[in-house]
Amino acid sequence: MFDKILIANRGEIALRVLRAAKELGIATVAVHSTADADAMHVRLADESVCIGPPVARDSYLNMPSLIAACEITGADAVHPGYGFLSENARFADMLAAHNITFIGPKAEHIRIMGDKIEAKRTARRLGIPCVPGSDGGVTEDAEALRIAREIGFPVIIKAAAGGGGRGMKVARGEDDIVVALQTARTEAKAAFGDDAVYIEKYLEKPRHIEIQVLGDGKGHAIHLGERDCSLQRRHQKVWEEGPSPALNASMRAEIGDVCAKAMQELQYIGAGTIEFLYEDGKFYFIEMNTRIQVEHPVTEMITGIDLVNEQIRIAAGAELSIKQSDIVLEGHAIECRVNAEHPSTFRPSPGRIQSFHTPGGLGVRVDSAAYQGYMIPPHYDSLVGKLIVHGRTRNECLMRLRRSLDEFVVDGIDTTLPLFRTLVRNQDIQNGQYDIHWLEKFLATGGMD
Ligand code: MV4
Repeated sequence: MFDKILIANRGEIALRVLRAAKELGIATVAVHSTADADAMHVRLADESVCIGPPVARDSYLNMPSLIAACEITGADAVHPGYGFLSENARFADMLAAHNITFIGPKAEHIRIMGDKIEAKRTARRLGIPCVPGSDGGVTEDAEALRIAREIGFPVIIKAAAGGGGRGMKVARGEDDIVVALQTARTEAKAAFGDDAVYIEKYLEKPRHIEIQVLGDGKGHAIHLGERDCSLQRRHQKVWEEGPSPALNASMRAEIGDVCAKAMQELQYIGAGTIEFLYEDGKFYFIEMNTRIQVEHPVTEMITGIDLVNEQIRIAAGAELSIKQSDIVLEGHAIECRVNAEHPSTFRPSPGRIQSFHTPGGLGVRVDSAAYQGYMIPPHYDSLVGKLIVHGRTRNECLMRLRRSLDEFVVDGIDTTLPLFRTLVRNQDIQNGQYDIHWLEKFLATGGMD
C-alpha cells in the first residue's frame, strides 16, 4: 500500500479523497493555489504545498509543480480527483517516469477515451451498442452527405477532441450538412487544436444514463448500476439519481453485464463511467470517462461500496474487493449539486458565506468543503457542495430530499438551493418523466419565475 498520497485537486473532491486515504492509514498531502491557502482540504491534510497563483493553469494544472510537490514531500501516489489533470494521459506518463503512481487507469486507456472517435471504435469492438454513424472521422462534404442519407436525418456532428457537449452541430436536412460540417470543423480546430469530427444519428429525446464500472486490470471487472443524469443545464449536470426511473432490473443487468465484460476484455484499471443515451428502450454509447465523477456518491449510497477506497487499493496493485454477485442495489439515491449561482439566472455568485448549516439525519450526506465564513474564490467552479439523499424507495428519497433541502442554509451568496426546492415538488420530476431537454425547457418557460 502507499505511504503517502498527494491530492492534485481542491474543494469537496479533495476532502473526499483525503477521507478515503485516512481510512486506509495513508498520509495525505494537499496542494493549493495562493487563493486556497485557507481552504478546508489544506487544513485537513497532514501536509500542504503551495503550487502557484490562483489561475488553475499555473497551479492545479501545473505538472512540474505537482511533480516537485511529490518529490519534496515523498508522496508515492497522486489522486487527481475530477477535472484538472484527471484525464490527462501526459500527466499519468510523467508521474510514471518519476516512479509515482497515478491513481487512475493506464495512460493508454485515458488516451483512447479522450479521442471520441477512438473511444467509439473501441466500444464497438468490445460489443457495446453505439449510436449509428460514421466509422471514423469525416472530412469531405460528399462523405458526410452519404452517411447522413444512410442513417437518416437529423444527424449530429461532434468533435473527436470534444466531449461534454462542446463542439456539436445538428443538421436537420440535406441543406444543413455542408455548413454544419464546416462550422463543426472550424470550431473544433479553434477550441481543441484538432479539426477531426464524426457523424451520428441525432436522438431527439433521450435520457443520459451512465454505468459505473470498476476494474482491477487483473482479469476482474464489475458494474455498479447506473445513474440517470438527464437533468442538465448547458451540459452541466444539476440533479443525478440512481437507479434510473426509466429502467427495470433486466435492462439494468443486460447493459451492466455488457459494460463489465467490455472492461474485463480491455483490462481496465480503476473506476470508470460509460455514458449512454437511452431512447425507446435502447442504449447508445456516447463516451467513457476515465475518472471518478462528481456524482459518484449516488452509486456509493445504493451499493455501499466506497469507490475512492477501491480506486486507491486497485492502484496499489490489489484485486477488486468485491465480485459482481456482491453488488446489490438497495433503495434510491438523489444528488443535488448546490452551486454558488443565482437559482434562475445562474449568474455566478462568489463571495463570503455568512452562515452555513447542512442537513443531517438518516440517509443524508453532504459532501462540501465550505464552512461558515468561507470566501468562495472566483477562479474555480461554483460548486458549494453536494447534497446526496438515500431512501428505501424513490418516494421516500424524494420526501427526505424535500426536508433536507428545507434544513439547508447558505447565507451571504446566491445558491441553487431554491431551484432544487422547486424541482423536488414538480410533478414530472416526482413521476420520473424527464429527458435531457426537460430542465432547459422548464427554465425557458418560466419554471423558476
Ligand atoms: C447526442 C445527443 C443526441 N444525439 N448525440 C451532449 C454532451 C455529450 N456528452 C453528448 N451530448 C449529446 N449527444 C446524439 N447522437 C444529444 C446530446 C445532448 C445531451 C446529452 C446528454 C445530456 C444533456 C444533453 C443536452 C443536449 C444535447
